[in-house]
Amino acid sequence: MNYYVLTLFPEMIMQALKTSIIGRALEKESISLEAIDIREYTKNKHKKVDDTPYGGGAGMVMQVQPVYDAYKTLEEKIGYRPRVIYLTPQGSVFSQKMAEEFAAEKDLIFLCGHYEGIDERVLEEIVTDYVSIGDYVLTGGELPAMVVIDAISRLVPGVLKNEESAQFESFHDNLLEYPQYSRPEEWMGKKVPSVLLSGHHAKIENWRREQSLRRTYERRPDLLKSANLTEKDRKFLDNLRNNTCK
Ligand code: 6GU
Repeated sequence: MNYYVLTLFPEMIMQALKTSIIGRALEKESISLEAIDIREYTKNKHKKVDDTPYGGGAGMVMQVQPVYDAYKTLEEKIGYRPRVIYLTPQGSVFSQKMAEEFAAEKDLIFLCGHYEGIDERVLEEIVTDYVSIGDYVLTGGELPAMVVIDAISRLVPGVLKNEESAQFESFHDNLLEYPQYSRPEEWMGKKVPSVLLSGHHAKIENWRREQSLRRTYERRPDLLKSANLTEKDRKFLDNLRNNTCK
C-alpha cells in the first residue's frame, strides 16, 4: 500500500505516523507514505494558496491551482488515477467496512483541506471519495487522514505481527471484544475470572462469546442489528434483556 497525502502541513503527517506500529510498517516497507506540501506548487509569488470566497462570508478558500498542480504531478508519477479521498465533515462516516475496501487498493491519495475548505471545482475534478470521521468539526483534514490511514494499515498484510490479530476483535462480526486480563491473578482485591485460569478451552471460548454479547448489548446495542448471531447467542441475549427489565 502506498499512501500520498496532499496537505499544507506535511510535517504533522510524517511526525505522527513514523511512530509505533505504523512506523514499523514503514520501515519494513509493508506500506509507504509521502506527504506532499501543496504550498510548494503555488504559482503565487508570495506562496499564497488561499483567497476570500466569492459571494462573501467568513474565512478563506484553498484555491484550485496549487491543489490541482500538486495532484497532477502525483498522478503522472503514479501512472494512473488512484482513488482520491477528501477528508471533510460532509463525507460518508468512515467505518471498518470502508477500511477493508480501501485496504484492497494499491495507491491512495488523501486530500486535506483547511480554512473554510477547497474550491469546489477542483474537488469535482479529482476527488473520488468524500470521507468524514464522525459528527464533530475539526480544524483540518490531517488528523482524519491519519485516523483513516491507521485503520487501513492494520488490515494490510505484514503490518501486524500476528496476522490473525486483526481478525478477532472489536467490530469483527459487529460485536465488541471481550475483556482481557494478565498477571497478577489478584489486584486490589479484584480476581481474574476463574474460567480463564481453568485451562478449559471450550468453556473459555463460550465465556468470551458471552462477554462480547453482553458488552455489545450494554455499550453499543445498535451494533447487534448487523451482528452475525447464532441461535445460542440469541438465547443468551434474550436472557440478558429479561433480567435487565425485571
Ligand atoms: Cl474528515 N474533517 C474535518 N475538518 N472535520 C471533521 C472530519 C473531517 N470528520 C469529522 N470532523
